[in-house]
Amino acid sequence: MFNRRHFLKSGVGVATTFGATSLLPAWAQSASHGNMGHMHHSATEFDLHVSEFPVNINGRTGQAIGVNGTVPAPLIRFREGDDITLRVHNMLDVDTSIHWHGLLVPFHMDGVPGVSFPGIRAGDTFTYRFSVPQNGTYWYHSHSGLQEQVGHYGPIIIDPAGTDPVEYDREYVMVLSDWSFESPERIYEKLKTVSHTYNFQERTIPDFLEDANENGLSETLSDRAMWGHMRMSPRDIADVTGSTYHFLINGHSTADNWNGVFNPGERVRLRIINASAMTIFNVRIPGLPMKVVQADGLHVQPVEVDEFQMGVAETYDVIIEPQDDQAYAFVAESIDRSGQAVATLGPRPGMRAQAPELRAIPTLTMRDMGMNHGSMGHDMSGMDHGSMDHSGHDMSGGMDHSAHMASAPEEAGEWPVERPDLAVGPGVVNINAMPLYRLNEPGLGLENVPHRTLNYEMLRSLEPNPDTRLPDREIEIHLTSNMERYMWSFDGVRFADIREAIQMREGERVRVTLVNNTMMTHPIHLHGMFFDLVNGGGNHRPRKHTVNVKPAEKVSFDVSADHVGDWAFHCHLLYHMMAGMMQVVSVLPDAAGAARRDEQLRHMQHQGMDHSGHGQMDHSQHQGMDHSGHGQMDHSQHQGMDHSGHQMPAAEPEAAATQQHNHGGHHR
Ligand SMILES: [Cu+2]
Repeated sequence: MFNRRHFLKSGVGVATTFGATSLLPAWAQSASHGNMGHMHHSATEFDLHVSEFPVNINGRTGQAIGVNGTVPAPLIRFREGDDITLRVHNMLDVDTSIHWHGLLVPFHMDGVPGVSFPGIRAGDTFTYRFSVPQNGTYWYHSHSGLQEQVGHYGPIIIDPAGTDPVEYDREYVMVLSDWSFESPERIYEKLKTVSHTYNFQERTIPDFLEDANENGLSETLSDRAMWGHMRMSPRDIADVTGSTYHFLINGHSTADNWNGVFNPGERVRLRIINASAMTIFNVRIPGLPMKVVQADGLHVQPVEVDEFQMGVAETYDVIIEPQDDQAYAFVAESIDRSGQAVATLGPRPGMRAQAPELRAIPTLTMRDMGMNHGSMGHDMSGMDHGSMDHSGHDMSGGMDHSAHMASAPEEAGEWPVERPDLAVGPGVVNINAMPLYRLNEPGLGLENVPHRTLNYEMLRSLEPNPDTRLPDREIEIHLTSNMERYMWSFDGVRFADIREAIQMREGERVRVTLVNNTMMTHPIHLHGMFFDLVNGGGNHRPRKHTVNVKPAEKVSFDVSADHVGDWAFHCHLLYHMMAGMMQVVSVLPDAAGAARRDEQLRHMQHQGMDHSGHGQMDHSQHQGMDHSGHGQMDHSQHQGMDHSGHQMPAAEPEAAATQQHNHGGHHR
């Protein structure tokens, strides 16, 4: 599919003469360039050439690092369970890598230099081989340096082995990203040396001239007038903003107008991927409801909304059913409202929808600063550190299991939910004594919009959760920072200073609680394993690979340590990760633990027991019954998600040996 000839044709440096769209892969083209939303080409072997090449973004030429000469990279599409071979050829003069975001691959195929493999040296080829027991929308990107910022990202679609529970007539991949004509090294240097780099209000005449040169005079003037009027620092919400970024949909700026077609009455599936380096987006299609059917690649019970906030690295699949013969604007607006990317969905190729005005910059509140001492509703959860009492928000799902949850851990006496070892210091400006439960909130700036918004509490997995055991123990991890010095970390320790990985034993069920001590929203990503958000969803909790943690928020997820290996765990804001907001989760092989887990799950299945919250029966064993109410549900793929299916070759001595070896990599 992606052969060498294709690479040579597009990588020879004549990019600028073709204009904006000719260097895009077919899936990213507009309808006016032939993309009609039918792209079923799937394969099992892929050749991916990583190189540096010019791209045309928003009418200007910049230098990209990417795959097969295009930004975004080619679509990798294959079928669940197939054996996949991906040869990655490094044509750069520096190291590169590819991480398959959200895919349950063996850990040495996970593509994180220094954690799961050494990286791919200049001139080398690395062959990734795996087969995964999952389907859905995912993506891939470099995990080396700052390459992800300059174009090294692309979409992945895994088609279900059985029938797809989502029915649709057409599909489009919508890759959201942020592009700057400044080099990412320069951006990072500026963030580290000047605290308010991308804040317009504090910028100077030379800065202004530079912006005008880069972005055009009128755009610069209107942005400045707007932000001056608001009298607030966008830096407080996003630290790299529209002052340097061009926001893109499938490589197109608003001016380049990516457009897709539909026939009125059709069901159109949009596979939306936030492949940004730093930008959390609000996504909406004014006048058209979106039915969310998938989150982070896994099916959810359809829920209709008008807008949702999307962390970096999250994916959402939505179904839209436009009935009218008109063009609709697909809007991806940055969380700080410093810019947006607008595409068009219309009945004919080449249409351009009216782009909405940018909305007013949202204001951080006392709540976001962790200074809410009120006792309204869900705030209670933060006040009870000792007992791990989530009753406050589990009520919504039905039967309360708080007594069960609160007592068991205390008896066990191993619930370190306080962190006396954590202290304010150079890298930790603030420790939040009163973190808030915010899973029922849509995200910063969407609190008061006049339409339906999504929040994490509304997500219910379509499939019953494969593991509903109570957690064996809890780990509390704090998101910490000193924003002025651009220091970002977990528990106040930068990744470079980490002495010990977060350890789990195979077969364990671990509750991870994240406490955000910063005023920013962080999309936190765990490699190698899905985690079940503790959102009151009983045995239908959403299973995710990335969770957006709001300012001052405390959020918990349960993870079944069933995938042996070393897994990166980090904030997916690129410069936060670079600054040190990263750790490694090591799942150590434990045959006895795995056997114990299997026994427990067998027992629970036999008893029809579900410890996850509702006391209701686990419907997973009743093949004919589908209590979620969707005729579309496909039980065949449930087989594919079976636990045993994605066991690492854990028992294999080779894997264990490699893991030992890799442990040295991050212990400094
Ligand atoms: Cu972060």
